[in-house]
Amino acid sequence: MNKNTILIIGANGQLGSVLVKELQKLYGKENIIASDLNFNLSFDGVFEALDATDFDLMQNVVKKHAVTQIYHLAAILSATGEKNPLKTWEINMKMMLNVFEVSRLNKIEKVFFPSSIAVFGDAVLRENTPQSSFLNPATVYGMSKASGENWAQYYFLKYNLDIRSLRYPGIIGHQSLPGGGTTDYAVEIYHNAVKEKEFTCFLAKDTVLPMIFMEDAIRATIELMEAPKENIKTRTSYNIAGMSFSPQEIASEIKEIYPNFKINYNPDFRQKIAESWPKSIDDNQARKDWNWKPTYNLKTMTKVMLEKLAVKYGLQLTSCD
Ligand code: AKB
Repeated sequence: MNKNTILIIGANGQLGSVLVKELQKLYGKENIIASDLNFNLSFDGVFEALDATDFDLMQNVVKKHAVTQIYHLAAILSATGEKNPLKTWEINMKMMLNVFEVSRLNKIEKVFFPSSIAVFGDAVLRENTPQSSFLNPATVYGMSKASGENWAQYYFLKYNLDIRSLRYPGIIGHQSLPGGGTTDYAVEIYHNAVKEKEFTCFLAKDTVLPMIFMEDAIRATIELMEAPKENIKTRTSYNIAGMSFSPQEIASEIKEIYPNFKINYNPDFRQKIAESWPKSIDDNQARKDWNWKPTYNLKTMTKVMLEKLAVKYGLQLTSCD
């Protein structure tokens, strides 16, 4: 078997920080090269400071470590992106094209490019949004992801570069915090709940969005990347689903364990973004092509989130059975 040396770009982020640890377990610490703008003092492993908008720097890191796979997880997300659309476009596109071009030039064996439910807009069925829907995203982040999907397919068709991609829903995990997304409320709410603090939600109570638990998101990523090449029939990006819920539904699940938990609602500009996205996702193509299947629902995820966060904060969990 060929030796795998895997570069993760955006290793300090919500998904990156968890994925790096999983890949270290699978491939060995010395074979995972974590990279981000700055070194995180608590990180244990091989690290390279890398600004992914710098083509030469990326190329040097890839050559220095004889990298064979790249996971590109760095991006400006939906809510932050709307504050400076042109800068978001420039940075997201530059990083993504650098990854694809460096991968082509260095004959990288496999590339992972994350897409998002943000690629969908008001042209789609919002319930069980089909894989092959027309993409008319309403945010610049969604536009950069939809365009990235087409570039991924282009590099595959033109250069046979093996790029694989998932359209992530909102990712919820206890290990790390998200930053700048519209689905971030669904992580913050658990932190407030265990600290027994009231939570003000920036979305309206009945705003249903697709979400996925971190464990499922990591497993989906690794299963997609490990699948035989001939099974990957979709070269833009695969829909994946975990669960769908609204702020009032997650709050009532939390109240099962923290009966005194209080939530109030103060929708801001993120409400409009959320309303442009699907409520639920049809992921049958991923199930069929590489046997994808989520394992967590709102109830089972809530139990784990509250247990783990209570331990993290050294707090007592009220009741959890
Ligand atoms: C965001 O809210 O921007 C992200 C996403 C759904 O891609 N979590």
